Amino acid sequence: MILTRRMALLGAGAMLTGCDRLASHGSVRKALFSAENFHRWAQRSLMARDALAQEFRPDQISPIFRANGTANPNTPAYKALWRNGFADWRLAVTGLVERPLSLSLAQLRTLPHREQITRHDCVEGWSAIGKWRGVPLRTILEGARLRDTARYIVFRCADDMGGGRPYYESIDLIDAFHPQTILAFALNDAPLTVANGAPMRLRVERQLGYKQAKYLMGIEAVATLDGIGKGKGGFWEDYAGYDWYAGI
Ligand SMILES: Nc1nc2c(c(=O)[nH]1)N[C@H]1C(S)=C(S)[C@@H](COP(=O)(O)O)O[C@H]1N2
Ligand SMILES: [Mo]
Repeated sequence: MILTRRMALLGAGAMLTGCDRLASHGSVRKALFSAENFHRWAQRSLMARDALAQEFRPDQISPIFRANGTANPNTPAYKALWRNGFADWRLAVTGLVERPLSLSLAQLRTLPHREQITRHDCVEGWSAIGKWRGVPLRTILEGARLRDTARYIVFRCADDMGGGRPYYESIDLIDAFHPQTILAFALNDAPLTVANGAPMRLRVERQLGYKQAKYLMGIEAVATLDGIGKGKGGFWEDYAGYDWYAGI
């Protein structure tokens, strides 16, 4: 199919009428209309970005949710947090927000939760279905009061991938405000294990495995991804050429 820019614009208009609630959020609207290139425009317009990822039944949960990538950050700082049951861990919410936050696990657990049974797809060719429980990212961003200039949310992780390069990831505001985008602290009704990202990880269910940042230390609202890592929006995007938008 040959796409014209005009068709893409029409598609985006149709999508907006279908998700007024999302689009009425000023920052989300601005993000929609500030796409940097036509390719992203077309992808945004033709896929309903607010559609939900498939959810599964409890009997479909995988017996084992294998770990991939870092299975333990093993840094002195992380080990100290782990030894103390993560009582001293804080999630820093910084960047383009009116009210920077520093949230303990106990505080995060008192916020409204969402549970979802979803399938995780890794580019390395395996999948697993798991039940996640966590706080909608939307709740945290609304609490921190995102500034209108914010375009992306960056996730800073505790693990060093070598040479002082920490794992990190980023998503746009459409995914940040998606109802299934949560900061998860439990997998299959148990606190997250170290292998699966304790004490908290991102679940952004419309995207591939490498976007699901584990070992969260901070989230940061930014206007641009330039100057973060090598500027491609994530560790694997920077060093292996993975797509920043890993939609499934
Ligand atoms: N901090 C951090 N997050 C990460 C990774 C990692 O190495 N470090 N690996 C990613 C990849 S490639 C996948 S497939 C999933 C694996 O999550 P799991 O270990 O819970 O299966 O985490 C993603 N998030
Ligand atoms: Mo992966």
